[in-house]
Amino acid sequence: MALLPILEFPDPRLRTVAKPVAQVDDRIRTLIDDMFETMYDAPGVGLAATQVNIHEQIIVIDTSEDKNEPLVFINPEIEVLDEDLLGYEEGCLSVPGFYEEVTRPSHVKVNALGRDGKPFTLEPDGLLAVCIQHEIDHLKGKLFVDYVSNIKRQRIRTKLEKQHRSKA
Ligand code: QAP
Ligand code: CO
Repeated sequence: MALLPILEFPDPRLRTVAKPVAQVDDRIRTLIDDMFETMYDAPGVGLAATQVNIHEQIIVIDTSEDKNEPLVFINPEIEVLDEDLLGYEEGCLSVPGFYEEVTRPSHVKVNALGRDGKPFTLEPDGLLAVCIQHEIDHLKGKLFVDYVSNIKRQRIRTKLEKQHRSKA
């Protein structure tokens, strides 16, 4: 097992569009295990492969209280089920220290492959529905800060760039 370095906004590599996984093999399963270790260590509730600079369609999520309900989504496809929207104060391991309200569809259906390579379907709601949409955005090169005002996003960018400079 290994902790993977997490890319931080505004790193341009976070804008890369991920490719589908052709075969769920041991290389992919090792990556998934390392992604869970990295997410639990942070700690976070969701992590997309994009955030660890791997541009393949893989997401790990655990929104459970006791951190014992790991979910894996490979090549996820999402469908919006109705017009209902849900506002949620989102954060991101790639935007540390910043939280903003984002509004998204509240009822979605997700088709994906699991860690075993087998297809499954889920109809999440609440935090899980928000989290899956946030993570699928990462696979498309999109970040939650893209939904906030230009002025807020620019402030976040400047503060994180300053932190990155003082760490370098
Ligand atoms: C995405 O985000 C998410 O700023 C997952 O300093 C978040 O796990 C979806 C984290 C909320 C829906 C709602 C953020 C950790 C973790 C930080 C995360 C931080 C340390 C974020
Ligand atoms: Co994120």
